[in-house]
Amino acid sequence: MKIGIVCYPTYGGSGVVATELGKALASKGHEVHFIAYKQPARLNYFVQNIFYHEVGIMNYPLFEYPPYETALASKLVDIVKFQQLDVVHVHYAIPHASAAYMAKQILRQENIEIPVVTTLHGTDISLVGKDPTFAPVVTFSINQSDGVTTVSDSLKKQTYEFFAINKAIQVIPNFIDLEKFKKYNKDHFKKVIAPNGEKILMHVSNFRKVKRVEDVVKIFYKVLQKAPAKLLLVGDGPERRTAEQMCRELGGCSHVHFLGKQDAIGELLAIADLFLMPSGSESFGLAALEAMACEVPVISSNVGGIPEINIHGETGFLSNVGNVEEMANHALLLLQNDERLQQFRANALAQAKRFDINHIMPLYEQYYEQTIEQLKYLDVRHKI
Ligand code: GMT
Repeated sequence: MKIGIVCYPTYGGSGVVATELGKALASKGHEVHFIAYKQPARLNYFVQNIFYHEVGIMNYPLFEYPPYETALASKLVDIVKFQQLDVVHVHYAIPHASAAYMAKQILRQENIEIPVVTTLHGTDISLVGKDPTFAPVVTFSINQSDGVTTVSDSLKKQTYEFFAINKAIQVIPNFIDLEKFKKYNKDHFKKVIAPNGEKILMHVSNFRKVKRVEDVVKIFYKVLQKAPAKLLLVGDGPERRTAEQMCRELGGCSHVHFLGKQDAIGELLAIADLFLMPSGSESFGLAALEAMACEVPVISSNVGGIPEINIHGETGFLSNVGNVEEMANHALLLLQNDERLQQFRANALAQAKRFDINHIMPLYEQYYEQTIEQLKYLDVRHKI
């Protein structure tokens, strides 16, 4: 198949999923065309059947808000037509689904029917999408997509709850490449961070409010009162300053390391004993799955899709959002009992294997084929 993938090119979860999916599809022989405003972060090497098309925007003094959606729709028209794509798969509804709808209508005028699959990732539904600023367009463009997928059951339920959707939604969970995310031996690095055998807690995110990084710091300091520990904070974003300030006020800054944005997450997870994800909203929690693949149990909140991956009492523990006391106690249950920690580590890996990219990627292939076939059938019926 010739597949167009539209995504955010940054480190956000939806862009990571889109890029890894595209790479996996290409390795199975499909021709994949990425369409974005910048080269996707994880698309950092040359592959014969992967192409990248940049959406450029013409600057004009009148454009206080550059019309990206229009530029994307125009780019899509061009790529679908000249690369003869079979399907366009957009990740994150805003503004990708409505741009694809616009492109579809333009192409229809030229007798080209392009199936559009929209994958909803999380905040495009739970936070930004349901805001009245966007809601009517999000509802319309989901209903106009030929196929719609969500990354968890929970997100599917939320989509039906928040919007008037008249389409069947297919759940295709996020996935993990177990070749890349596995437990590496990084004992030398562990000794640098935790020279006296302290336990290492880790958090990875884009430090947005929804990630509740303040709770991460609070949990850590509660743990530190009872057990020697270190905290690794990976990533960057608006809440980093607040977290840094909290550490200074609470003292013991030497126990907390802010590592900023990092590429080699798997190598950092290799030295972690626990992963913290106290998010206020999370459609799936890809970062938790990455931790589990590296044999790191997860202490998390119980919102959204997190319970679909983190199994309470098996691969980690779940608590209500904001219950930092309980989260710290859960962490200590594992940090103070090595045998239990080892068991949870093994369980985490076993659970991550259920989301192996080799099982999940074919679900997208089948879904594309099914969507293409359905559209052909509808087109024939329309012409009769
Ligand atoms: O919150 C992020 O990290 C970015 C955001 C996105 O859409 O780019 O992530 C969402 O999609 C990820 C990939 O499907 C999920 O793993 C995250 O749980 C989800 N984030 C939220 O729902 C807050």
